[in-house]
Amino acid sequence: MLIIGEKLNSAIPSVREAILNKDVDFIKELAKKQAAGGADFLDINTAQGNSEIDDMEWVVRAVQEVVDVPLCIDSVSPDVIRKGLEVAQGKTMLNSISMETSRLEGMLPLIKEFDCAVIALTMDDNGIPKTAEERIKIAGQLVDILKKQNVDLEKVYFDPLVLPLAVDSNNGVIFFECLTEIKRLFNVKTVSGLSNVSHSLPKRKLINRNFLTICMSHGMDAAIMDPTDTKITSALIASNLLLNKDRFSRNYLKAFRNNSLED
Ligand code: THG
Repeated sequence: MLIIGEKLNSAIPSVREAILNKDVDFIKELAKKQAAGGADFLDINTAQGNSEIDDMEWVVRAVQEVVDVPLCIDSVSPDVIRKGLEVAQGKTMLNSISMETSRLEGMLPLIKEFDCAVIALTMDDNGIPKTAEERIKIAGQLVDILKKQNVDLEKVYFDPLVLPLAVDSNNGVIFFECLTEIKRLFNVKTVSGLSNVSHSLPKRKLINRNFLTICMSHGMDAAIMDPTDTKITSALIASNLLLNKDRFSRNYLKAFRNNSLED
């Protein structure tokens, strides 16, 4: 399971403040903490500041002064993504493309130009479909388009976009079906953010953590999550062990010796 650290996101009030005040130490600290927590990528989203494009460049440069973890450039704007990919060093990820007409047209050329990994959302101009069938159909359309563009599907992570349980109690199960079927039909990788599922419910971390482990048992390949939360990283390490993704219990025992496992 690839861990994409979620915390450098201007939707988090303290991060928005730090971006507005150009508090470079705060940003660097968050980058270092997530790297120490085992992040394979760091998601960067600056949509809530004063200038998304300038803020993206500023955060990317700040982060790269302290860590060499690859970056996942998160925006709906192709111009912001371009800026992020231009200043980011080494391996990168584009978050995200979808079947929305303007987003697809704006982002497709960037995949080729920067040879980055990509997150593909199963939504189109009508939004996120309610049913698994419709989301799986959009995934198929994206697979066809990416293949025609000669994009290496190994580098693409499909995000079936989980909707809140508070809206429909079946939304978790619908999402798990998407994970299974998208992998079975197209043999591609999958990814999800964890927090949408628990929207408007109490004790959200409890739900998010259990959601992650169920997603893992449905073969999910990556998660956008908080790598500084030792309860969720412990659940992830235990789940990898249970799913035979941890030969000789190596990672589990290493985490135990480092005192980073929580009961
Ligand atoms: N899919 C894709 N990209 C995404 C999302 C997705 N990008 C944005 C978002 N969803 C994932 N990122 C975040 C970032 C922060 C929080 C939630 C999702 C968040 N953080 C709080 C904090 O840090 O203060 C609370 C953390 C917690 O309680 O665990 O809420 O779905 N492709």
